Amino acid sequence: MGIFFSKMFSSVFGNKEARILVLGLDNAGKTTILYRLQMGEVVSTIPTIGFNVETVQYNNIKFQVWDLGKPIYFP
Ligand SMILES: Nc1nc2c(ncn2[C@@H]2O[C@H](COP(=O)(O)OP(=O)(O)O)[C@@H](O)[C@H]2O)c(=O)[nH]1
Ligand SMILES: [Mg+2]
Repeated sequence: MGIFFSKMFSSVFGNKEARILVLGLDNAGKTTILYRLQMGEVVSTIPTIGFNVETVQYNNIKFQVWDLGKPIYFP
């Protein structure tokens, strides 16, 4: 009974996870948005080589955000 109710409670109110892929042209502001969401302030960025992965918590949802930049092997 306890397990049943705790499972039911966590499936309704518990933490959820989602993975988000951020795509856009170079210099569009993807990395700026990612760090604004994560830190609550605008930080200056450098062009992304490879990718950034950050976790952003919003209410009971944990977003894992993948911010793609230039592939590291591109000239
Ligand atoms: N004017 C303006 N500049 C922005 C905005 N968002 C980002 N930038 C600037 O655009 C440049 C590229 O941003 P960045 O987040 O690195 O772009 P990314 O290549 O998409 O990751 C940086 O110099 C930012 O400061 C915006 O909303 N307005
Ligand atoms: Mg970037």
